[in-house]
Amino acid sequence: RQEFQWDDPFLLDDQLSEDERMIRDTARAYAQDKLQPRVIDAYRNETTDPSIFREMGDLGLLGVTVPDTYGGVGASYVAYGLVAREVERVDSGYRSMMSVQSSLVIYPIHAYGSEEQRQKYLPKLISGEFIGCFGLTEPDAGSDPGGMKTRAVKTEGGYRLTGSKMWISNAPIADVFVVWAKSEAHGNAIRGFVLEKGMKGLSAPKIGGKLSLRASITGEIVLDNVEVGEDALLPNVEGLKGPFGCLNRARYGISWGVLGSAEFCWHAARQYGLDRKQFGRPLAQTQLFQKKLADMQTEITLGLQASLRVGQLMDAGRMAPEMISIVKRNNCGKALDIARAARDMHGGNGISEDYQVMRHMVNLETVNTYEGTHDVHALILGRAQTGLQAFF
Ligand code: TGC
Ligand code: FAD
Repeated sequence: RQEFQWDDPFLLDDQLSEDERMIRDTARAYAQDKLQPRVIDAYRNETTDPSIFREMGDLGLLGVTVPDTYGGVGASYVAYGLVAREVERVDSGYRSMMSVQSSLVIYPIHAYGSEEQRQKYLPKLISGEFIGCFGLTEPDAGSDPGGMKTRAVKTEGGYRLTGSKMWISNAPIADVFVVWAKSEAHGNAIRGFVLEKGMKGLSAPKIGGKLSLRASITGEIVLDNVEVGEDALLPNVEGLKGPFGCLNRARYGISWGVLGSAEFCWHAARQYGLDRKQFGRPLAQTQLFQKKLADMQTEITLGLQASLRVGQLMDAGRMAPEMISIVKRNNCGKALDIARAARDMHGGNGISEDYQVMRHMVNLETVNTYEGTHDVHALILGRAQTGLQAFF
């Protein structure tokens, strides 16, 4: 009889390559040794440590899929997902910092940028010397980014940008801003621009008072007649498929990441149930407790297999965005259910920062919302199977 491994029921490990296991182990050691000890304070005090980017960069954890020409390690999308899972096992905010940098800043500059832009920005973003952010969402354009108001107007030497972006991860500490705007000179098509900290008219005030994702700084981007040269335009993409191409990668990473968070909650609930006695026996010896653990184990195991499959299809060049909607939506929703159940299974202790399950639970509220809400992904999948779009 094959021995059953309760914490890896389908032997995910066996399905990874040697390189993928190595990158996963590097990410796990970093996350547990360097991130875990500072997360409770960072969350409580709502502080983001910018040196985390440098630390991740030093270990090759940023832009892992980018070839080594620009400083990346040219790893697989499966490896990228494994990094997200390990980082989010500690905190969704730390994974957020990493995935914005990798999928939403490094990716578009690599995929849509000129050779000069690649040379100028990628090595410093991959090493973590530069911090990046991605401005798509606006105060009045969230689920419907096509409704954005930010404008780029042609000037003699380039473009003038006006508008504002809302809820932008990393923005207040960013050096590099990938900003999406409707460009008059391109028939009002959405185009990407790479802006730099310190440009006249560009500011990124912090959004305070977040009750979720408190270890990851979030801000606005205010564009008050920011003048940029022609070289700020990302030349190789036009239309919403530009930002969506980036979101595909980030959403895929999130599908792995949230399961790291869910695994933390599951393991914590199991241990708590083994340690805590009520009515003269461990909580883990009750039927209800065991059913909840079985549900957690099942959903996480199925979710990981699904993300692995989508990652392998991405690596094989056979990804359709709807596949990513399935895993982003399912894994976020399931992770949130698991975190809520784990919080409950910890009783009163479940609300304490020391037990950490409530922090994961509250973080997952954001992750279920950003990068396309749970319901928006349902509509993407509904459209794909009926041919009828129900957004408006
Ligand atoms: P639609 O008509 O569907 O498409 C417009 C054009 O885009 C193309 N396209 C895609 N291309 C690549 N990948 C995808 N996933 C794509 N989806 C669409 C499409 O083919 C079309 O191209 P073309 O050439 O024909 O023009 O556009 P729509 O306006 O109807 O879109 C509707 C909807 C709901 C699907 C879309 O707007 C959507 O996904 N909304 C959610 C918005 C969102 O996800 N925002 C995320 C902001 S960034 C963020 O949250 C970062 S948090 C990160 C962190 O901290 O970790
Ligand atoms: P809305 O679009 O107003 O949605 C509100 C509710 O209405 C949701 O439940 C939604 O599902 C529902 N809804 C919307 N449309 C429909 C419809 N057609 N049918 C049925 N229901 C619908 N954005 C960036 O660009 N870059 C970032 O780095 C970034 N980081 C973020 C970090 C944090 C902490 C947060 C909270 C958000 C971040 N976002 C970022 C923004 C995020 O992507 C948006 O919040 C998200 O896309 C939802 O948009 P919205 O908040 O405007 O909600």
